[in-house]
Amino acid sequence: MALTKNQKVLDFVARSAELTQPDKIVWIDGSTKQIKALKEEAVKSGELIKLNESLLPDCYLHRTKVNDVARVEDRTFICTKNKDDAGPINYWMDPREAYELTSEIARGSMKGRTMYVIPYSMGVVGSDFAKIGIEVTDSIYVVLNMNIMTRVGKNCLDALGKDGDFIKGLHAKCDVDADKRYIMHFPEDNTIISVNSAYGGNVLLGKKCFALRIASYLGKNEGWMAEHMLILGVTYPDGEKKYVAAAFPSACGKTNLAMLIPPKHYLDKGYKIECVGDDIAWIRVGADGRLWAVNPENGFFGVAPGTNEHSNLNALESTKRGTIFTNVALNTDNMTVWWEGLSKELPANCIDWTGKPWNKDKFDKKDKSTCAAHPNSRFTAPADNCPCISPDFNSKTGVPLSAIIFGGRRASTTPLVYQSRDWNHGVFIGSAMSSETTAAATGATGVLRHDPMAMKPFAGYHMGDYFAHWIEMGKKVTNPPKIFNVNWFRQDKDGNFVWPGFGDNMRVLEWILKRCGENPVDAVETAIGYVPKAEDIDISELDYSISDKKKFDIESLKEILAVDKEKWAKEAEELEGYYNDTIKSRIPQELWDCLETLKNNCKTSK
Ligand code: SAT
Ligand code: MN
Repeated sequence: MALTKNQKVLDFVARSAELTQPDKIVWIDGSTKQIKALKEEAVKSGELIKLNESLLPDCYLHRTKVNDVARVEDRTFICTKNKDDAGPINYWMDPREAYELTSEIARGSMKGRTMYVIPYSMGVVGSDFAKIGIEVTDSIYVVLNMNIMTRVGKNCLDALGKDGDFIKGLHAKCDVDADKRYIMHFPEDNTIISVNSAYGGNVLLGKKCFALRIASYLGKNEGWMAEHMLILGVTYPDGEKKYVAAAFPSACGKTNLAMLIPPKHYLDKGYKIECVGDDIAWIRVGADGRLWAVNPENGFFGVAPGTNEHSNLNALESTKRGTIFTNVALNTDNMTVWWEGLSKELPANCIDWTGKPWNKDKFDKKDKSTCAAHPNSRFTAPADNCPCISPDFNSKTGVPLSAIIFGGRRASTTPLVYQSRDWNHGVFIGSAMSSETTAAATGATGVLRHDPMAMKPFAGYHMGDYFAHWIEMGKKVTNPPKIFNVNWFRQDKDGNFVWPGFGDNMRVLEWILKRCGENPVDAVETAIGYVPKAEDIDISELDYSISDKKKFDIESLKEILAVDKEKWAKEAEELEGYYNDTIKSRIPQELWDCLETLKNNCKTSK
């Protein structure tokens, strides 16, 4: 039975049903009883595998088709009337053509199936930040994941009232045919259509599709920002709290940084990190002239491989109940899950992510095809499972940002940390981000590509306009956060990571926040911005071996703080090429000016 009198919702559901012709329509009210029944149904049909109830209560494993394991950027389209509005780095399709194409594919595809109507909110229902979406889908997996990742229920419909607008999302699994897979966004119509996939980012429409692509477009028009950023809070020994948002490309450690456990001597002094969000931030200017951020999601869709009690205990703890695992391995000895990096010992009896018995004797960690879990296997875990979830997680006003951090995977050139000279220069640094590709999207991994603000796959409009929006926002914030860039991934000449990363990133965070206070710690002005003096980064009680031969010491730190002007001159030249040949137009003058300054700085001796 329909849960609303909102005619726009009723029309959308009716039109979707007319197109896809399901046997049955079920409205999701988010009640425990309904969700429990759906889990049982999915276990019966084999869509979910129930895991060990005493070790992993209320946890399930799901396997996708092997052709459907990551976001598909080349099949993700921004469908604006004017091609130029989608910009040069989004795939574009004419909206009429896109509606026709996906309607043909989805037509009749739910025959014999059930269509679920999911009313959900991104953000706390009733807050100024929150926006409501309705996703219709023929996948129970999607319903159950959306129920973890977003705030689902009748209260979302009530918040819409009789006449409220919402983001329309239609997901039809169809035959999960990779050749007919399309993830279409119609920012001018507040609409998303996804066909022929059943994997995370392609089908949980509240996440990248709505909370980033559509929301970034809404943000530009309404004067706020939707960013691919984690949000964390640092509590100081005296109780003071400061908040930071950080943008990294997918699978570059956002979840790890967001849930960081500081080194022991910080904990002993009383420092604490709390997680507000691990992937997406919606940011508005507050009445106090600062930027305030919320996490619009309600759960974590984290990368499983590499997660263990040392790398991210908080994430691991978050997956101990009420979690859906996707494409990890099944340990058949005790019906729990396993993935590469979870433990040093390999489980004796495992079914791999494709559903076949795993041969641990053939396992070679460098050869992904021998892995038990897919490199992009995921856990969907409720945020309130997280031991370090921030008490501000459900705050309606969000948290005020002291710093914004950009970062990527860079083997060389980019120092461990540096600070921009001002807001516009910070925007420039974000626009210049590049990172090695990861398994989060289909295609080759480890290839260096431009990924401005980690938004390359997620900005729902022209990247030049997106940069201009950042510049405009800077004019509205009278008390802006300081902007930094970090790189945890610098390698020595033998390819070893020089910086320990993980919990030790606290040492860099501390420096960053010391630069944001009333009496900022000193720094060295370089061609690219402010770099720390090595002695200002706390490396006490740091016991890390870069390799068998070398332990981390202050010299290692100096090495990764160094700015090589020759390399940066090349970087600037390359960036100029990217601006000119790829983005081409609509780049604000402020960024050209910063590029010019960088080029000049690399020529002079400072
Ligand atoms: O697959 S998702 O887009 O949801 C996750 C990611 O790539 O960051
Ligand atoms: Mn992400």
